Amino acid sequence: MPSNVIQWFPGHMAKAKRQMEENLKKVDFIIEIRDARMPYSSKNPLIDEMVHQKPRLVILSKKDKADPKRSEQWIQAMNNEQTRAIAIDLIHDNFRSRIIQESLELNRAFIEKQKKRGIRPRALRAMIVGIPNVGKSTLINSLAKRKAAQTGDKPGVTKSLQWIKVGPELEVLDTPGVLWPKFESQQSGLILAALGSIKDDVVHMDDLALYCCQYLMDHQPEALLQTYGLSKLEETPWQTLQAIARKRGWLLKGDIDENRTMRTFIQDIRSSKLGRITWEIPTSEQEEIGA
Ligand SMILES: Nc1nc2c(ncn2[C@@H]2O[C@H](COP(=O)(O)OP(=O)(O)OP(=O)(O)O)[C@@H](O)[C@H]2O)c(=O)[nH]1
Ligand SMILES: [Mg+2]
Repeated sequence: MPSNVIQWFPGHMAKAKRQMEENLKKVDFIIEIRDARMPYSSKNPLIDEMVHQKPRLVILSKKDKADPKRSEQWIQAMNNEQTRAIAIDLIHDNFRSRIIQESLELNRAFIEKQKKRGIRPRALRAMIVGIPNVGKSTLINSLAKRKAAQTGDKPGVTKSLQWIKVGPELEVLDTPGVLWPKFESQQSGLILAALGSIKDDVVHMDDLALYCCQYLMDHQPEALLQTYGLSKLEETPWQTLQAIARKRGWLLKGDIDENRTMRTFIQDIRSSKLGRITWEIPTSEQEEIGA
């Protein structure tokens, strides 16, 4: 990954982190959204450090675009005492009661403690966090049943925090915490870029196309064969892409149009033309850092 990619966010970083730390003090738990197609790379590397011991509900968004089997594996890998993970299609699913139920479950100890002390349990408070483009605003607006996110958020003006009542049991902050994704490995950078979470101008389309083609050849060859009507895979990703280009007629004066091939292949991936694909598999190392 070229180092300039890492510098995509620096202006916001310190401020975003400070603001988030302030807001975190006011909540009982956090709702962390990650992209179900890349649960590892769409995680913020500082989140564990900032959240400390707070319970966490991880929402794997864009479930409709991810491989259901892999989503299930990720959920299993992430679930533990402090963390519950669920996969949601934020556009089509009806998830309000599910989120309330999971939140109550996750905060059961806290609720029990209040009851024992004779305090009537108040609504749980959560903050929604996630890297750009994972669906934070979609979730907040849907929970609020109105356009709540991104209102009245003028820089430099101190305003009291707005809470959105999801139900008598749950309130969420109307401003999401936006943080940068995991850029730590070259692989994460490629996946984030291929799925459109890093601007195209800092990466090379052919790096993305070759990486994605290799991944599919290794893990989901049938997606390539079926989508492009190939009878077999070639030996290398570039040869496979050339075969796809010939099938599709991505040619220039009778030769393979390389630019068009790389670009169109990545567009096909972004628009889910190759089906529901998850670009990361939980490994023991990722499980550890993943939750
Ligand atoms: N297919 C699908 N699309 C989704 C889902 N959730 C969000 N989107 C789309 O993803 C895009 C980004 O969603 P937003 O809610 O704006 O994401 P955000 O996290 O608020 O993004 P920033 O404000 O840029 O940080 C929008 O085009 C949404 O319609 C989902 O579960 N499935
Ligand atoms: Mg938003």
